Amino acid sequence: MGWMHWERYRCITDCNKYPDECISEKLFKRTTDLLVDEGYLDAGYEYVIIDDCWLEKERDNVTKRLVEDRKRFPSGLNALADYIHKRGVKFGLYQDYGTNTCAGYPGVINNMALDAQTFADWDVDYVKLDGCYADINQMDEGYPEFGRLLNRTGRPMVYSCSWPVYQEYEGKLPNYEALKQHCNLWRNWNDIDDSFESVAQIMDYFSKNQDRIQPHAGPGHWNDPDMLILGNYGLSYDQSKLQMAVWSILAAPLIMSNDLSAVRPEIKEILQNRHIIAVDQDPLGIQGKRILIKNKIEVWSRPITPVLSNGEYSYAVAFVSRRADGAPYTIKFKLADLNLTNARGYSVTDLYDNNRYLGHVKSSTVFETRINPNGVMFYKFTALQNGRK
Ligand code: A2G
Repeated sequence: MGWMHWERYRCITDCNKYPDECISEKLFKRTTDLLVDEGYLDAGYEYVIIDDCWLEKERDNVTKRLVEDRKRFPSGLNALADYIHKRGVKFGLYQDYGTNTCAGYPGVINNMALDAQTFADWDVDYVKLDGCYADINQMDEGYPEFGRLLNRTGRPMVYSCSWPVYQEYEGKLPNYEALKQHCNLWRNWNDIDDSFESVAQIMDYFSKNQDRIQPHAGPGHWNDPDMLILGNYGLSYDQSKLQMAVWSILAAPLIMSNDLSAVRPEIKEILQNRHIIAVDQDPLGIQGKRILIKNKIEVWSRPITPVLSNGEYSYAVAFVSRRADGAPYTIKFKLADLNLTNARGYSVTDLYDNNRYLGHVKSSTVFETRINPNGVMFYKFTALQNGRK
């Protein structure tokens, strides 16, 4: 969990015109302070990650090392890493496997050992390795190689790979077993933009391809549907709840991209909802799926703890409305149809209502819910051992 600049701040490099938004040490210091002071770190968001556009256009002439933009990072990345670490936050940095980053800055391909060492020297804790300007056929070797070089530095760094999405784009099926072995998380699909359409098409990709990608997620190796865009311009309150719920069903890395000084209180409450974060971070690490669609209501379900001694799971279940026809929509489901078949039933709580207890249900129960347009209702069904609540 953490924060990354790309979706909200893109490649703003003009600090004269946009002093508060340009990709600069000032932005990352301010964000680190807000992450801590506004309670996000306590809620679990622990990485501040610099995305593209932090580099000089050329490597150092003599050492060939990467150089941070001298105007925008005048104190250097070591000093920035220190600042971030002193506040108890971890430090992430972007690079690209190819000749150039997507925005045209130098990539690692011909200097992989040197760059891995430079990242370690800068006290980096998290590396995002993008895949622009690269040969997708070299990636199956190259991404594992860069991972080995990172490991060889002796500094533990989370390794985020954009390897599969570039292969998908060119019609090559990614090798998910290799991803699982070599990367801690990986980007499967499109970059997220600031709109509900963008959130929805990512959800559609993840559900349509779930049988292929879901089995490969687990502790230490995750599918990544891209950043949380809550707190920006594009999502309504209900759509914000929806993204947070679906991302936690997907066991997604929760990486916000927003202006933390501008997040409205009701949106901050969603981002810091500890019941939903607990679903996302559930120790079983099983990614959920979209299990049913009825009348444009999608049911997304994820097995979570507690697990009974006979192996029955508890579940987080999100009822996601893809309807836009005005009034909240009432719908009923027999719980057996949602694979909620534990003999003794479940206790149901409402995750967006402070985990309020709603009652005891069984597989024969007809469960009724009412969902706002483009909204979500999100429940936890805790499996019961003995039929009492
Ligand atoms: O480059 C790519 O589009 C990245 N996408 C995006 O997340 C961002 O880093 C951007 C910066 O130029 C992937 O990594 C799939």
